[in-house]
Amino acid sequence: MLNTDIYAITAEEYSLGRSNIEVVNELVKAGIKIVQYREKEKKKLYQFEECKIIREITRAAGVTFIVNDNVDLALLVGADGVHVGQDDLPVEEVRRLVGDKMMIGLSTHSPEQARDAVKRGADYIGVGPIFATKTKKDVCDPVGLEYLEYVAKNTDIPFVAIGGIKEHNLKEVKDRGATCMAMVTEIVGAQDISGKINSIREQLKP
Ligand code: TZP
Ligand code: MG
Repeated sequence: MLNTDIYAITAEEYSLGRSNIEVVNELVKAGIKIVQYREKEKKKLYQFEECKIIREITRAAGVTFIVNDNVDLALLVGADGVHVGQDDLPVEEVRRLVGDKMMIGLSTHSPEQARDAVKRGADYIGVGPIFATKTKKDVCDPVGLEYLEYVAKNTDIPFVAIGGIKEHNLKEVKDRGATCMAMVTEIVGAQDISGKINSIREQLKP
């Protein structure tokens, strides 16, 4: 599930004029194995249309597809998972809607939230923001690398580090125990997405 190095997340406003679909096609071509559709501004109907297309692209490529926030969209397009935040629908209620086959990711920002996520049945957790980021509008203060290290040492479910992760600070994140890292602007905002992914992968090599 999160047994991959890069968890890519869409953000059309930072994609240098490319559409989410164009970006996802490039991600898949570059060998990305998990893609999250995250789109806060667009109308629901437009999001639905995009998710349908992204589901087709990812299914054909054997790529895991996660929808952010919207359980209805995830269900309608047959996504592999849905990712929710602390202020979204509770994990237990999302589980009642999606059943056991769809995975549920939950964003967490503290050891207490990580423990709670496990109790509530999340399949994986987001850990962050590790560093300051402007990509997320309602973002909390960075939780820093200490919280990441806590999760790496104390949490039994998969986790993905997120927030302000760039090629230049990847190593610090890896050194604190992250094996899967979510990046938004570093990837979708790259002129050469494929080149950026290759270069990140070089840095992540043991
Ligand atoms: N959740 C926590 S930080 C963040 C999200 C969605 C945004 C991360 O974006 P970037 O551009 O990788 O800093
Ligand atoms: Mg959310």
